[in-house]
Amino acid sequence: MNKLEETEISKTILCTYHERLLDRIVSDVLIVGAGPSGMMAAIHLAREGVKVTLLEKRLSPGGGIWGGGMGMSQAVIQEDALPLLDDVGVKYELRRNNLYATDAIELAAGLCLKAIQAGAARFNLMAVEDVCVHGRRVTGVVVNRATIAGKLPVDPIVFSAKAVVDATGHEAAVVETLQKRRLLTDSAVAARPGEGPMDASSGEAFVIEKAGEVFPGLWVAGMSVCATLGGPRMGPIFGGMLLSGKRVAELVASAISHAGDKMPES
Ligand code: 48F
Repeated sequence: MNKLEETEISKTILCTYHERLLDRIVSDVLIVGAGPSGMMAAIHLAREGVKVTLLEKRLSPGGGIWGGGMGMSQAVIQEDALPLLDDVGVKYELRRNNLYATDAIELAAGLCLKAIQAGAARFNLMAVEDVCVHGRRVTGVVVNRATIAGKLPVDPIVFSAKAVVDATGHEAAVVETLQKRRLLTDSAVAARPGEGPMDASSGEAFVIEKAGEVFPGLWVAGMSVCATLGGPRMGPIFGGMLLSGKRVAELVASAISHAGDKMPES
């Protein structure tokens, strides 16, 4: 084996990481949160040739998938979402009453791999703490290293994009930054009723139907749809999250292609 120079190992990390970071300071679409909805949205946008970047505050992508229900790493999927599992090559088995079980780790890893292979860039330990607003439109996000955010007096940096997707799950963390400044004017959104009690069927339908733009330039997908618009929670079933991610990808891709020249170049 060739002699390994430790500083060359460090330089390889520094160069590759910072080249990727610099390239993604301006993207077409920023997705905040690498849970099931965010990763599915990233896969579909990247396949359309959209320059899409995922920002995740934890070390690992996957969000709520890893824990399945109560830490048991099985994800339950309903029939409607099976084509999405086939598409990403994740195996599943029919268990009972039209409910399918898949290994949660395989699902999280499979979505992440497909997103990267489709061309999405992904950065971990990135905590989105605010948004940029210009002319009443969200034009980017304000980010700090998750290990620094809220702990040290260190200023954040900014990523910009034509569209930002809040896929932060129950937190709806990006929507929250506008809410606390009373900038949300759409009455359904501004009320911020928060999640309703558990109702799996209604909740799953809600996250798909209501995925969309809640403020110019800001979209919601997955559980942040319920947290923003008051849909019911649904517990450990994941098909709705995947379908919500796909739905928001279609809406965002159409919006940014129609906006054309009015959008900043990435
Ligand atoms: O919570 P999460 O998996 O969101 P989702 O895609 O899926 C929800 C389900 O997992 C589950 C459920 C199914 O019935 O209810 O909860 O809607 O993934 C959200 C991701 O966003 C990250 C967080 O670490 C997680 O990986 N996140 C949250 N806040 C921030 C963030 C932030 N401020 N900056 C960056 N990432």
